Amino acid sequence: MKIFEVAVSPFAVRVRIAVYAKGLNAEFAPPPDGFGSEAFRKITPLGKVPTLVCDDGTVIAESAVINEYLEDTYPEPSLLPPDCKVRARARMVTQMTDAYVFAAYLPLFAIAKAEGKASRAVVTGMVAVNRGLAALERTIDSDGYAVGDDLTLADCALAPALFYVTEYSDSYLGVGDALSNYPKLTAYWQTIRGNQYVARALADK
Ligand SMILES: N[C@@H](CCC(=O)N[C@@H](CS)C(=O)NCC(=O)O)C(=O)O
Repeated sequence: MKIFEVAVSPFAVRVRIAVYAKGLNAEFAPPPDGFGSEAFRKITPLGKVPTLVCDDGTVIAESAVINEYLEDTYPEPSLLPPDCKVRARARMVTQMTDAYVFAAYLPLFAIAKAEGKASRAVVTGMVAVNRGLAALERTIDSDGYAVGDDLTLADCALAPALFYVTEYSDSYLGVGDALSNYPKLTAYWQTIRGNQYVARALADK
């Protein structure tokens, strides 16, 4: 299978963690003519990375869906816990990361560029990001993994998000340590960044 991606994308890192943890053979390739290009849009509906192209030509877009597909197709080693309620919590973490952290956080880079670091618009935007982070703080476990006692799809989603939030909030947005009010997320990030698959995927960036 072929995965179109660019290494700086947190959504691509999410898929890389799953590929590495499952020990899969995948070819990683940059999108033809860059993401959003006409050539790439011919392959994948939104022209976004990551996009997986299966050996039979089936195209699967959206990182959370790609990871679910990898889990369904290559169930061992599993990245979802056996208990249905814990599985639901793992999916909750992915959904909360996308809908309430990334959706609020990523637009702030363009806003900071236009209006300045720590500008009113950026600070206001961070209120929404903090709502998402506070929800995750309440949701994750305290034992090193987002849910349960092993690496799951929740970690694939949350770890790259926390990389971005810790690495770029001050340098690009001027808002200081975005995790300072979240002791559980801070401790989680310190632990999960040392996980071999997370560390390898982040090192590829
Ligand atoms: N919801 C998508 C988000 C993917 C996404 O936004 N990728 C960005 C790079 S980080 C991209 O391809 N942007 C190019 C564009 O929007 O044209 C996912 O989870 O895969």
